[in-house]
Amino acid sequence: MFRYAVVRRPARSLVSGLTSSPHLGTPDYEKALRQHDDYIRALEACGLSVTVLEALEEYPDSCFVEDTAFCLPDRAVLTNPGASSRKGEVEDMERALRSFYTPDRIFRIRAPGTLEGGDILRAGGEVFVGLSDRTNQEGAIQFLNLLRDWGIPGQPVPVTGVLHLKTGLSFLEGGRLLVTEEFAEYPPFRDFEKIPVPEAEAYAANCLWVNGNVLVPAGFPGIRTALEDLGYPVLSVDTSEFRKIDGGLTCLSLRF
Ligand code: CIR
Repeated sequence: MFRYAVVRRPARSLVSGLTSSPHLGTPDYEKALRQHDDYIRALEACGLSVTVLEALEEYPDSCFVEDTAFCLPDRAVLTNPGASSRKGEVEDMERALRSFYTPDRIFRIRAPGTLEGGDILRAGGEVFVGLSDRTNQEGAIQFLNLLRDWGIPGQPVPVTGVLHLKTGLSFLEGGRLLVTEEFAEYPPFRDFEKIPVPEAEAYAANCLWVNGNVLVPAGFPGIRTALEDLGYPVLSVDTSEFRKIDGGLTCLSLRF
């Protein structure tokens, strides 16, 4: 169960966020703010106490806080984003996390290692780390070594064709994975029950399980119905403006 979430207000500079999908258009800042409000309300409805950090105009992608840290109830790891325009976000996140952790409980991924939180999938007691364009081997090894010291099993998995590991799959408590075709046959995930995500709804592979509920992006009825049929209470949240710059539900918060 999670108790806390940390989010950051979208900056006006959001319109210049990194994107692989320019054909979706430029995010509408005012609409993004409203969607962000709804997202916060959905997290609160799941019982989380939400800390809302101020926007950082110098970092267009800084509302995607998930990429800057990995948080457990008693310790955190600050990442080193692979995207050079995002590296500076980490310093500000460190200041914010000091409200939750003592300095000796905050760890760091160091260059030449790179790691982004979108590549970290917690699945039950295990952690999978995507090796992507943003997370390199050295970053994954540093992170996996920390996990090993803490007695948490973890392993790297290759990621191709999508931004982050969690772009293509989500873990739902109870041993289930929501997976796109790309990840469905991956041997590391053989022991999980898979809920397939059709190509047409691939964006909804990034859902967010929070304390028994599942946040689902609005506009993906197939996934919504599949989850409801499995008995999950579903909260639909519109993320259309974040999608335009490759963001989804998990990226918008840290949960612990
Ligand atoms: C980026 O390219 O870094 C942002 N535009 C999107 C980050 C999405 N983060 C995530 O999936 N964890």
